[in-house]
Amino acid sequence: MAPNGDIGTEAFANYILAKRSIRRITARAIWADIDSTFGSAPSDSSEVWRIATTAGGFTGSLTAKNIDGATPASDGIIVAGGDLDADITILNEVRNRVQVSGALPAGRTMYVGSSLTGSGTTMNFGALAGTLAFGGNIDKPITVNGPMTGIIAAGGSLTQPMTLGTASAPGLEGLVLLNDAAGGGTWAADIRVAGPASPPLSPAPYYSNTDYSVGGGSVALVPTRLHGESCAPPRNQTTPPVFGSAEFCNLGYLTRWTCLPVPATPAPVPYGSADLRLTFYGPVFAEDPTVCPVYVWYIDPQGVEHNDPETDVDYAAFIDWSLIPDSSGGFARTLILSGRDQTQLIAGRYRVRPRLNGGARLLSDGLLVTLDVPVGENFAYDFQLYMDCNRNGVDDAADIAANPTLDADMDGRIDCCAGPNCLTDYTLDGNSDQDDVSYLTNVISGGENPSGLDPDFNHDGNADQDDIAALIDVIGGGDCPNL
Ligand SMILES: [Ca+2]
Ligand SMILES: [Ca+2]
Ligand SMILES: [Ca+2]
Ligand SMILES: [Ca+2]
Repeated sequence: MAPNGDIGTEAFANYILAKRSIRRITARAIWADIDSTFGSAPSDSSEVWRIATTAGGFTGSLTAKNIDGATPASDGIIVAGGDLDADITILNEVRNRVQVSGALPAGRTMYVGSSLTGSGTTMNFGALAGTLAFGGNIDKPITVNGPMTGIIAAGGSLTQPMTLGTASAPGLEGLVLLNDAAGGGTWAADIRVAGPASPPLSPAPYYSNTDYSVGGGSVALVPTRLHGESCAPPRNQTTPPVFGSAEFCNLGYLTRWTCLPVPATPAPVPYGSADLRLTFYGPVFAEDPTVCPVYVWYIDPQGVEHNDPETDVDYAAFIDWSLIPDSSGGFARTLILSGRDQTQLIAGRYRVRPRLNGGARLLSDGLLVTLDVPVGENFAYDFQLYMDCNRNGVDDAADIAANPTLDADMDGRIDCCAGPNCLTDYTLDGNSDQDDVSYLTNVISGGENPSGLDPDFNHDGNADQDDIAALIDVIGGGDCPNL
């Protein structure tokens, strides 16, 4: 079928239906729903040889068992001068090239049940904002000569190179998902994000190129992992990022300024609120939307991680969390953690770990199959808090060093922060610290209370999670609860 003009119009799309194969359709532009499997069980002969436009787009849909023309130089899906504004379902293989001068627009999907085969077969788009998915491998080269803001997914492996973007503009704004059927697929060919001369992402699959440097998007091999370089702050287990407890818990600069005179040195540095942004290579979601999908464990001064879910305190219970969707497909790749202003956290080092077991796991999202796949590693992301009970953005130890009168009783805490006395030393060892939080947590969950202190720390008549939060807050530098 080769009319001189268009097939269909924007207002009137045609149906072109065949029980077996459709050989060649070429027109200036096409508005049509084309189906070569109509009314029949798709056999290998339900194939399409060529769908081509010469000066416009193809708008509509196409369904076939295979794209399989006899003339590799000219058969395939060729859209010259427009977009492939169509939903394409190829049940088995594409055996000829796909050449689209424009885009696969957002909201459109091209699905290939198996993969690409055939001598010289390639896929080439001007831009890609929709979804291009393969049930199997990606076995032929794919090029997007502009921004790739959509999704390219392979149920299996990437075995041939993928080239996105241009030399002047990195093109990986969306997601490339490999092994997206959660089998044994691998990332076995180069992915370049700034045209054919750019260096490939490396080392695959857990490359160090940041999201920012590739265009904002990501390549993920399922099961996905934490992308340490793209976290904010970047992951650094040797020298973890440091925040003031008031800053991290969003308590606000100088809200307790009446507590002490302005020190000349060190000069206070105004601060905003701080959070941690843990970014993953691929999309993730919380299995139970009501439970934080990570743990936050305390690391003691000896470096021991207190991480027993039965007996240790999971500080995630006192931290706010959310997963933020990114631009492609509404999937989330970033988990935000920040302190909660009711619970000023205790100074010290903390470690974020994923929940990999139980019913509140951190799972991979965007899979081509329905499976629960937790993230692929028990990653660690550490951060450190210093005590800033007077909320001036300066470590209280530095405040005291600059002005020793702030700590007349020399217990290491600025005196005016302590407020009315309340008994925080549940272990009766002379210090108020995480051990006391662990002790109270154990008592409230039914454990022994040899020290005999009242577990109803906030004196509201119940011994519960609120008492643990209040104890953390006081040890962290907050006020004692009203007595
Ligand atoms: Ca301070
Ligand atoms: Ca003191
Ligand atoms: Ca104690
Ligand atoms: Ca209570």
